Amino acid sequence: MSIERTFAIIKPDAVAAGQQGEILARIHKHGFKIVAIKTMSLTKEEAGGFYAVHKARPFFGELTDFMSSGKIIALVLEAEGAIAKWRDAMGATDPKKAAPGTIRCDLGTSIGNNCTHGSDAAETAAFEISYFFAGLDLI
Ligand code: 3AN
Repeated sequence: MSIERTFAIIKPDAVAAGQQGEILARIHKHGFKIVAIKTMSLTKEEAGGFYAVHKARPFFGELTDFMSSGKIIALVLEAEGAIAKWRDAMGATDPKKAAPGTIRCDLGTSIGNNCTHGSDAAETAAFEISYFFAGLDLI
């Protein structure tokens, strides 16, 4: 396996609940290097651009409302096999189905309010990183 970068978000539910410290501690414990990090807010339109692949899904409106409802923390994480490693650390999309000890199992409250995001493939990671960060942020 090679060193990869993935894109992560600490979502509005987790930031509002003050769970950012807990999630950052888990990122550290899992051995990721934080390449870039910023706190920000998204408009509904900006959230829609990020989740454009889900545009036709019935939950798209709910998803973009939620993702623009409060502050988020956007991160670029680096590790060996970072994409799969971060998906494993988060657990399944639905917190009720996520394995014990995963971030979504422990901190997520519903399939929509699932506290973290992670890229699902190398191409997605490249798009998502470039959606949030400029080249100079990533050196
Ligand atoms: P993941 O984030 O685990 O890759 P996706 O790509 O299937 O999951 O879905 C993107 C995001 O859309 C999820 N993180 C979740 O917040 C939201 N989502 C997925 N399914 C639903 C649903 N049935 N109802 C509401 N929100 C959903």
